[in-house]
Amino acid sequence: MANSKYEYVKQFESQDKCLPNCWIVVRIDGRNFHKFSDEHNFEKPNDEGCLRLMNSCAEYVMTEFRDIIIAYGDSDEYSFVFRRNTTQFSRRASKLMTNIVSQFASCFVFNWSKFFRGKELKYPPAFDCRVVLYPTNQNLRDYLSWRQADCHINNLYNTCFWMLVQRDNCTTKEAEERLRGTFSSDKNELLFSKFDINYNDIPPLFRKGSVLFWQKVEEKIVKQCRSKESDVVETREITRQRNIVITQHVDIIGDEFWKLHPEILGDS
Ligand code: DGT
Ligand code: MG
Ligand code: MG
Repeated sequence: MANSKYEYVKQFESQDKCLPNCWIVVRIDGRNFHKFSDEHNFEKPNDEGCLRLMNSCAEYVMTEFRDIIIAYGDSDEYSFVFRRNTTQFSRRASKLMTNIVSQFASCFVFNWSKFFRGKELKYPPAFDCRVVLYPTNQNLRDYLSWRQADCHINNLYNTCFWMLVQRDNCTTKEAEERLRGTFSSDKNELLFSKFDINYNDIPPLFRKGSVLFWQKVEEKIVKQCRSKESDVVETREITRQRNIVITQHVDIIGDEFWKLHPEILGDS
């Protein structure tokens, strides 16, 4: 087809290819989830239904974009890591970003009723999204450690805060003042001495967030085969390998996880 005289406008589009060889991290975050969690009466500090809904969306995103090798999420955010040499969307940042965030958001709405039976979704939620590139494995591990450390800091603070409000009848202002300037050890001590809570007994979903990655599993399938020589139909059991997404709530700051799963950062 002949070019139209208007086609020159394409030159105005900017190139946004991600640098080669870098890890591509796509992070989504709920827009104004402070209000969203209030409007939907989320449990404080953690609403298990919402976290499980977020995890189901992340799992769906991973199965749609199979070059995502690991994802990490907590609160209203999720980070998706594309393998270093992905050619998905020719590595165009805007394509990667918009596809991931829109897929996640539509999934959130689509799956809402499965996780909140009988609770109405009051308005359509939105998520922001950014792309960040990391050139080295250490940079990527530090990025993921940063997000998990953030989950820990927020969860410890929020657990103390809501205990003071819900069980000690503090106002939110008083709880804030009580916690100002305290260290982790002070907060652990407060939970233990005042509320008889051992922080380590709080579910790992809340303390550690969620890590999603691929794992090979063997599955047995039963197949009906007709032999060439005769018309006899035989039933055979065949073993085949399949990749599935695994969800864990484990530490990814230390070395143990990475030693257990060298294929994630390895030659992928
Ligand atoms: P943003 O991201 O700048 O648009 O603003 P927010 O309000 O989304 O702020 P952000 O992302 O820094 O913090 C997440 C907010 O969502 C925070 O106020 C706590 C709330 N939130 C997330 N998950 C839960 C939950 O499971 N339960 C409750 N009660 N609140 C939650
Ligand atoms: Mg947010
Ligand atoms: Mg957030």
